[in-house]
Amino acid sequence: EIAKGINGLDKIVLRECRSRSAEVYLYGGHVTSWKNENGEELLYLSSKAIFKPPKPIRGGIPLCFPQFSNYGPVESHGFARNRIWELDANPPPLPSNSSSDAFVDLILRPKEDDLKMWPNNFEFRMRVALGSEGELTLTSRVRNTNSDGKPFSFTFAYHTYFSVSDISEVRVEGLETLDYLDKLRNRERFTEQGDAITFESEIDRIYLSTPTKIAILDHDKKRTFVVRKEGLADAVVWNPWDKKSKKKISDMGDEDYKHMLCVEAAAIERPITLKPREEWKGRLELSAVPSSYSSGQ
Ligand code: TA6
Repeated sequence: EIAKGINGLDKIVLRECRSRSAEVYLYGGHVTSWKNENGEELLYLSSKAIFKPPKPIRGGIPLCFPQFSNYGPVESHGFARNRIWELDANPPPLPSNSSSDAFVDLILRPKEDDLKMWPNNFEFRMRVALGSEGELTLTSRVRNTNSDGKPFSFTFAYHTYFSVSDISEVRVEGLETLDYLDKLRNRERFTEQGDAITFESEIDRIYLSTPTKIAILDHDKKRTFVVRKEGLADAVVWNPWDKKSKKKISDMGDEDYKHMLCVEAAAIERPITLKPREEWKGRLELSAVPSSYSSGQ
């Protein structure tokens, strides 16, 4: 089941019929690949990605936990994305997956160093499933296993990097008229005015209380990504554009910003709080459909 990936890191390859596949690294519990029936890659993964702990992998689906960004005491975007996860030998039954799905169950528990930074015991279980229609589902369950009766709070994001053919021809639908926090302007709160979101410069926004469905229309590819989410109120939209990627992001090619877009199902504005033994579930389902079939859905 486990194969060797880049730099000898362990990865799990999920295969569905007709060339569909997905790859998950134990390092970070990180999905690095999701391919459709034509073998086309649907996620952006930087060709300069460094597959070497503790540097998180640039692209795919990094998990931001227990903290999104640098708003708190933990390292930026938390530590789940640069820890080695394990296969979960006792996964909870998840009835939503049909028996035809290919899936893997992973688990992360804190180590001593993690507890120094964030003094909370937890079990983070994640199932990655590739469905019979090619949809990719990530179901996360975080449980508070503190024995001292202490609750804890965390923020979270599935920091998904979609592959797009030309960012200037991409539209995001489903976030119109919503409030957002603009990370480029001190996290000030604004209200989205326009129709769909289009891209002509750097963007880094946290849209608040978003609908459960968001669509990313890739005009050139005639493809629509449909993002469905549960338990995740917010949605981050990020593209670093040319200057930031050149100057600040050394593990990304200079022109790569044209071919990627992050749309991240997240829980940021209102952190999730769990009492001991309580569990939170956050689900992300991604599908990629030809644009002609997606209008009006
Ligand atoms: O989700 C958007 C964001 O928080 C941006 O502000 C940007 O810095 C990005 O994530 C990438 O962060 P990273 O730590 O992976 O370089």
